[in-house]
Amino acid sequence: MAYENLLLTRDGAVMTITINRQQALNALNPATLDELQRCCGDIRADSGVHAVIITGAGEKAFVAGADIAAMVTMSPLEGLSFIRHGQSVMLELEELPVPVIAAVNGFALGGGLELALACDLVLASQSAKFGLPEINLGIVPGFGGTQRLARRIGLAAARLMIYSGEALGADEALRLGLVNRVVAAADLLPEAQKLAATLATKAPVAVQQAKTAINAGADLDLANGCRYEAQAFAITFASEDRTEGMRAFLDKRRPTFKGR
Ligand code: CO8
Repeated sequence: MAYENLLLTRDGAVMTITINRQQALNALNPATLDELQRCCGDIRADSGVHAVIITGAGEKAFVAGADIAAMVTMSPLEGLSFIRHGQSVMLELEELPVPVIAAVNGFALGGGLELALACDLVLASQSAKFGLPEINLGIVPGFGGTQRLARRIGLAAARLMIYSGEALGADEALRLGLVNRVVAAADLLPEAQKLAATLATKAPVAVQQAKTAINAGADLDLANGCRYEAQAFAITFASEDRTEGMRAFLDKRRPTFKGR
């Protein structure tokens, strides 16, 4: 089925998802969340996709939040169902078996920042702005922001952003560890594509296991995290790619990974 609010492009093993609702600064309405969820299912089912980039259409916004026009008339129960929907989409994205890079090309506010927080890596253009302005609408972040932001940048910085609703520029976001790298606007997509293409050459089973171990470990104590890591390691050790990677090193050649 075609997508109305997403543009998908494929370059080898890299899938780029562009959220395309420029008239609303790419705000996430229920239909866009549905499409993102369907897209996650499609990526999961396609073993040829080894890295994903998410960005926003146009020069102004990555995603300016959940769609306020769609939310304004919601009843409390409809609001709760919208939140659950958004949270499940963020979780699905976070749990994709491949690395996901947010290429933040402008405003990443509210649900837009929460979307970026569900990605593995964040590249930002110099003009990007990051914020959770929900407090100014009389609500709190609902797509995981109160949880993921504190885990990413610490409680003190997360409290300030959430209570004040103030947005940060790209350099401040970099300093806080919210962003991995800041680049000129014109370089954002090329840099994201270059990084995604590099990650896509790595052994897929190892990347997937590294991702699940890091994500699981964020919520575990150190001893249990290390136990989880041992399981992840055992899975990679049982893969054909492990034999290929080690053989290739000893043979002084590039490995050819097959994702098995
Ligand atoms: N939802 C819907 N429409 C939006 C949104 C949005 N989040 N953001 C911008 N738009 C629309 C504007 O209404 C405007 O439409 P129109 O041209 O028809 O008037 C168009 O996009 C352009 O926006 P502006 O004219 O406002 O552009 P500016 O350059 O003046 O300002 C800003 C850009 C600063 C980004 C400004 O648009 C803004 O503040 N947007 C809202 C940001 C925001 O508050 N985001 C958080 C939303 S709440 C949220 O994400 C909670 C998530 C989970 C909760 C679920 C609860 C049920």
